[in-house]
Formats: sequence, C-alpha cells, structure tokens
Amino acid sequence: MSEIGIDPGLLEEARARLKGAVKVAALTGAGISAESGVSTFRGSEGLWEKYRPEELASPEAFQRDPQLVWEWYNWRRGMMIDKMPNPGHLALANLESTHDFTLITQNVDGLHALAGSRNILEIHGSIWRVRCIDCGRQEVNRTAPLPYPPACTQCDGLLRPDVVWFGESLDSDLLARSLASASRAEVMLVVGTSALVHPAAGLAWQARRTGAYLIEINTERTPFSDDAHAVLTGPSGQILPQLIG
Ligand code: BJW
Ligand code: ZN
Repeated sequence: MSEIGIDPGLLEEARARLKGAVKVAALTGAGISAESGVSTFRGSEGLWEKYRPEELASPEAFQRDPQLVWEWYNWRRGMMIDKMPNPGHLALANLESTHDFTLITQNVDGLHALAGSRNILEIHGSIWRVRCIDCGRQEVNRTAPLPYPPACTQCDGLLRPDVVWFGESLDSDLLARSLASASRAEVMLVVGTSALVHPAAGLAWQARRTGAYLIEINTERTPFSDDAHAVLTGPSGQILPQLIG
C-alpha cells in the first residue's frame, strides 16, 4: 500500500488501461474541488449539513423566496471567487493533450476551465452565469456578491443562477453529448462524486454497460464502488497526478 492507501498493483493496472486507451471520459463532482477549498454538498463538511437541498436548490424554493436562494448563491460565489485549481484539475487538463478526452462535470465552480481543460460539458450549469426568468437571456457575471434583486438589462426581469436545480431537466444537447462520450469511452474516470444525483450518476453506469474500464477516485466508497474495475481511495488531488502523470 502507498501512503494514501492505494494498492500499487491496482494503480499500475489503472495507469496501463489509461495509457492504452484512445477514448477517455471523466465524470467529476464536488470532491475534486474539495482540495481547492470549495465545500462539497454532502458529508460532514458538506454545504447541506446546514441546509436541506430542496429548501434552496429547487425552482419551488426560488419562487417562494428568491432572496434566500440568492443569499445562498452569493455566499457560495464569494467562497469560490478566489479559489484555484488543484493538481487533480491540472492532471485532467493534461489528459486532453494525450487522449480523445471529454470531461463531464457536475461542478458549477469553473475550476476545470481555469486548469486549462477545453472539452468540458458543464451539465449542471455554471455559478458564474445568470439567466433571466422572463426573457431567458443568459450572461456571464462574476460579481460576488450580486446586489439583490439582480435585474435583466434587457427586460428588467429577475435573474437566477444559470444552474440546474432538482426537478429541472438538464440541457438536452449537453446530456446527449455526455451520453455519447460515456458510451464511446474505453476508460471512464469517476472522480469525487457521491453518485447519488441522476441523470449524472447514470453516465458512469452507461459507460460500464458499453464496455468501459471504470476507475473510481474518491475518499469514500459510493453506490458506484461495487461496479468499478478499480477503486482508488484517497484525495483526487493526490491520486490523479499519480494515475495520469
Ligand atoms: C472527495 C474528496 C477529495 C470529498 N477527493 N473525493 C433517478 C432516481 C432517483 C431520483 C431521480 C432519478 N432521476 C432524476 C431524479 C431526481 C433528481 C435526483 O437525482 N434525486 C436524487 C438526489 C435522489 N434529479 C433531478 O432532479 C435532475 N433533473 C432531472 O432528472 O430532470 C428530470 C426529472 C425531474 C424530476 C423527476 C424525475 C426526472 C437534476 C439534478 C440537479 C442537481 N443539481 C445540483 C445543484 C446544482 C447547482 C448548484 O451547485 O447549486 O447539483 S444538486 C448537487 O448535487 C449539485 C451537484 O452537482 C450534485 C452532485 O453532487 P456531487 O458532485 O456528487 O457532490 P457530493 O457532495 O454529493 O459528493 C462529494 C463526493 O466527493 C463524496 O463522495 C466525497 O466522498 C467525495 N470527496 N473530498 C476525492 N479530496
Ligand atoms: Zn430578461
């Protein structure tokens, strides 16, 4: 075992699989940004120890109390604004130069792009974009905090974070492209996600069904662990550079 508790033989096997593959996909979640200082959603350090998700991350919550929901997003924007990518993000960015690589992320923090990844599918949106609830106009806005109520410059309608809330559909084009990359992948990395939220989590099982070698990287076991070919337990900022570098 190495100092982070990975079986060296398993790490070597996963490295060889990755090296031998042409088409690779990754599904990332909040855990990959934990070492950058961004809180995860669930677990002891999670954002939702204090708030129930459906109280804040749902269209009903926004309808009921837009100010409360904006306070939460403003707090998160403030927390994320100065955060930098960690070695895990950087390792995934490097994979783009050696493989046909698609990065599917559930994260809204923008750290993959900051690390240099280009082929990114942000399936839950971006906390740095806002969208008008009346005319649908979208724009990038990195002001943190945004003064309340944030208003659309085109129609004066109320702006909302351009993220995907519970009960809302994912963008159909992004989802189709994610499914296609998961299905084509010879190796699929599943990094720092609790694998609880669908349809995102289903992408990992989709890759398995279509023959991918699955590598899970997480500090904990997840519902996905039993189905992965290699479970590498530990912080992704330490494991990904060893796997990819
Ligand atoms: C480390 C680490 C380190 C820590 N290194 N690892 C099928 C079955 C059941 C329910 C459904 C279903 N299909 C759809 C649903 C309903 C619902 C759903 O999935 N519910 C489940 C929770 C039960 N899904 C939806 O509503 C989706 N829409 C949809 O399906 O539309 C059609 C439809 C509607 C209604 C019914 C049926 C169909 C939309 C889901 C949108 C999710 N949105 C959020 C908020 C985004 C905006 C924002 O950021 O505010 O997305 S919720 C939140 O969870 C966020 C995340 O992207 C997502 C996933 O979380 P993630 O990334 O996995 O984070 P954590 O915190 O859960 O886990 C962190 C992990 O990291 C842990 O495992 C740690 O161990 C690990 N870790 N440090 C490596 N250093
Ligand atoms: Zn508008």
